[in-house]
Amino acid sequence: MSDKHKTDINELRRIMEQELSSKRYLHTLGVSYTAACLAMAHGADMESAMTAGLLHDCAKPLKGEEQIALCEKHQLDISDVERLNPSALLHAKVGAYLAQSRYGVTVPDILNAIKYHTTGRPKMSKLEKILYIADYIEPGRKHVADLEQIRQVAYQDLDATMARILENTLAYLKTTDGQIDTMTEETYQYYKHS
Ligand code: DGI
Ligand code: FE
Ligand code: FE
Repeated sequence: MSDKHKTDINELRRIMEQELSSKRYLHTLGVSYTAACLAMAHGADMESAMTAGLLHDCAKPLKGEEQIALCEKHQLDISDVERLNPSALLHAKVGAYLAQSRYGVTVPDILNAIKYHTTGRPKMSKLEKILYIADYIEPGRKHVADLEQIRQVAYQDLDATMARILENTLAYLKTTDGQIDTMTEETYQYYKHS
């Protein structure tokens, strides 16, 4: 790791500690280190994984209306489902925007990993899958069905892990009144036979 990256990552960590609630900050640290471990296991760039992990929920402190206002101000498209569920869905898109505009991230793969960390998308890059999975399996995550098995398979097969997580997420969403984003469904269709 170059010294420049070390500085950037330590600085981002300190900024996130200030910006996020202590609970969200602990989750963020968990995601960052878990993404680093998955990058080690799967031969991805570790600094990118840590940066994506540290910034993935940077828009969460903003209220739904603030996220919508920010999107309108900066001409970011909002789908109907995102407008109805801004806190669950829009924070990913707004997070990618802030990662670039406020925190100076320029690497498109990191920005896309943040943008798609909630719904996923078909044909994800290795880094995109690593962030999506790290968000679900980090050590502080509250227990969900099959979590131990999903954690194990995450270090062996990223596509199979995507399929397991999406299956669980869709089953969970069907028990809530949260609307399913077509992107979540499309991502599941793409990975389900992995
Ligand atoms: O931000 P986090 O809580 O760490 O996690 P996240 O960004 O992965 O997801 C936030 C929530 O969004 C989580 O409860 C799952 C949910 N979610 C994922 N796909 C969809 C969704 N919610 C709705 N309404 N529709 C979806 O398609
Ligand atoms: Fe999130
Ligand atoms: Fe998260």
